[in-house]
Amino acid sequence: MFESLGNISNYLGMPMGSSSHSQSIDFMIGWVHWLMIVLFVGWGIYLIITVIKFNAKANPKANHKGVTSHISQYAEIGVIVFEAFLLIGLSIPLYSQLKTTLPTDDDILEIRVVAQQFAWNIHYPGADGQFGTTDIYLVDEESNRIGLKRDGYGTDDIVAINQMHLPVDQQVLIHLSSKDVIHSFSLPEMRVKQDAVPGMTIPIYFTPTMTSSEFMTKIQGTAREGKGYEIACAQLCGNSHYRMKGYVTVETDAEFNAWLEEEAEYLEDEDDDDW
Ligand SMILES: [Cu+2]
Repeated sequence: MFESLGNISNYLGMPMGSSSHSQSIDFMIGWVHWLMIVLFVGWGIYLIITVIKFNAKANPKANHKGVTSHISQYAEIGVIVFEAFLLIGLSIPLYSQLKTTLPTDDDILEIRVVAQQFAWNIHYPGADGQFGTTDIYLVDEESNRIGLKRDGYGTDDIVAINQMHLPVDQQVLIHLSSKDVIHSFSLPEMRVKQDAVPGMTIPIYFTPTMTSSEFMTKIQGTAREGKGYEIACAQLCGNSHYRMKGYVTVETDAEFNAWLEEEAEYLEDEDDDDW
């Protein structure tokens, strides 16, 4: 009963959930909607009663006593209890699970995402598993958008523009930052949304649970048909904000590793690259 009441979000036109925490978010949104439905209907009924009961014809003389019943007080207490349930029962535990308990898992996949007007730079640490250092003076909008130092740990790093690959069922930790203004990294299906703030590196973590191909099959016949997972910028960030769009490919472990190898080979082929 409790479960099915919370699942009202299935009928709210939300994008398909495809991360391990998406159901909890939807569940909370479902319960918020129940409160809103109750308030909407309750206030509507109250308004109609007021208009009928207190019209001028029925009340030629002002009544200075006012309402004597306690119904409104009980209703108010009911709303407070419901709101406390939403906040203490659902929101705070979920927030602490998603935002304050950083994962310590050893084989977590770490990625840096550097937002800029108007693209997403996706930085993988490469085979050594360590990110190279970056330097603002190395930034070149043509050849090195994140100012990566191509020595030491940075030799094998992979930097992609607007293309993020993720292995399915593996926890991902993204270090999100911005080069210029505030952007917002949004993966609607994963129920992930986080502002990218210049001067800050903000961690986000989640586990995608559905591969892109499975997703594509499931959205057949819907308005989204033919379009895979996308990264949207959810913060108006300039005149080309609308085209700040990235693509996410969630795939099997083997496919993901093959992609990494392909990118690594491509990097080696780039003869004496000067970045
Ligand atoms: Cu943006």
